[in-house]
Amino acid sequence: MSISEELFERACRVIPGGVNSPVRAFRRLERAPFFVKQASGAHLTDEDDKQYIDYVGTWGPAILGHAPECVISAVQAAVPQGLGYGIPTRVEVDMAETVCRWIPSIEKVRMTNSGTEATMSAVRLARGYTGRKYIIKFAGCYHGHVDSLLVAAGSGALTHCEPDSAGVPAEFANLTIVLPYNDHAAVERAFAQHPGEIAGIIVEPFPGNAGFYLPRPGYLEFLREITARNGALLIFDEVMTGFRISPAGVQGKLGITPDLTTLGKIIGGGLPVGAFGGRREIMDCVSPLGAVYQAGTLSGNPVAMAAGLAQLNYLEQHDSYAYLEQLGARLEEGVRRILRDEQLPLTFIRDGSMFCLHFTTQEVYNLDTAMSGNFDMFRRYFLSMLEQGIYVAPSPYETGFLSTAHTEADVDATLAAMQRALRAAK
Ligand code: KE4
Repeated sequence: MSISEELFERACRVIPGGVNSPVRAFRRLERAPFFVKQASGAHLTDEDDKQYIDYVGTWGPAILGHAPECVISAVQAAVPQGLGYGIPTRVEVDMAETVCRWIPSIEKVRMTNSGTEATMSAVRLARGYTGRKYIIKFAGCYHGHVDSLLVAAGSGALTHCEPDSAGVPAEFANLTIVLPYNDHAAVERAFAQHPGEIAGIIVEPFPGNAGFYLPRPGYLEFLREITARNGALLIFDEVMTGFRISPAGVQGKLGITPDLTTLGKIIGGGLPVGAFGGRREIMDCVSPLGAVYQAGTLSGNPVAMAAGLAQLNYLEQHDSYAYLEQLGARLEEGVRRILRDEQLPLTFIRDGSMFCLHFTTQEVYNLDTAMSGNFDMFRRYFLSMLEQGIYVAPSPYETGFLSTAHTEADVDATLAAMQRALRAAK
């Protein structure tokens, strides 16, 4: 038995499913997860000293790779000052000013400890600001494990066939209107059926929790127009895409201005941080200024702020996004060549450093088409890649991430492994 398997046996005795987040469990993959001992750059080492090139990157935060020197130094400098106070600090102001500078739609921002807290707070704020009760979300989009948003949710909820979680009373779920992504008419009908009652739309602008796929041209602009026309707020959940698709996320790439934005992952440099922000008139409704209560003992923790700020500053001071695009293009060109050579017309989607190989030949543009993939083929592919030392997301309903620590040699080795894995998976 490997050390990872021994650790997993122990874990399963004292932690539900042996993991602190379901997506880590390798359920339906017919093997135990590996336990990581150390990570550096684009590489992981497990407890049995097996090494992997990592394309999960802590599910998004590790845009500079694992343990980047700039983040480690910032944390080492912050720790001797203390680990947290529950009292305002300079670094929280520096972080808030940086976020507002990077993302022009954000005039004020509040830190949280996770993406879930950020989306939960943004939804509460939308309801408090508008005085309305309904929220629209899209099937397959995942916004964390907020009760009202665990309806037709993606990511781990989808992987484990629990898109509508137990424990969420129908009374909660009934205030969430779930629509298909990329479908204008469905949104028009929802607003027609609930005139003056919809507080807002929360959307992953580039969905990454049913695998990665993209909005059809004009779709996000349509959501912007119809929410404005109906007095509802547009909330871009950029927990995954923020600071990744561009310095100002999808909104910066496409030039769309949401009313609220939720952030996470990259903003914490690997430590627990989330955030929500937006127009001043909306954010000023948040306690202690306004009537929408929101709080957090560890929110704005100075060590986590130092880590996130170091990561953002590094990204800003280096041409990171150009490198990520160059590497992503190399990966994409290689994947498309392999799919041609292997006569496997599978669907591959990429934008910048986010990508996904869908195990379907259909165009993927919403949950239903994402679900048309062949899970068994994915499982054989995943296990072969892992055996070859390549760690891709352990679910077809997740997104792959490149980092600035990945090299062309890493990508080329990955492509060679992928060709073998796809042959094995056929
Ligand atoms: P957290 O509460 O897990 O920090 O963030 C929730 C969240 C919100 N919004 C989006 C768009 C997200 O992708 C997430 C979390 N993403 C998943 C991975 N697809 C987290 C992995 C996990 O659940 O362990």
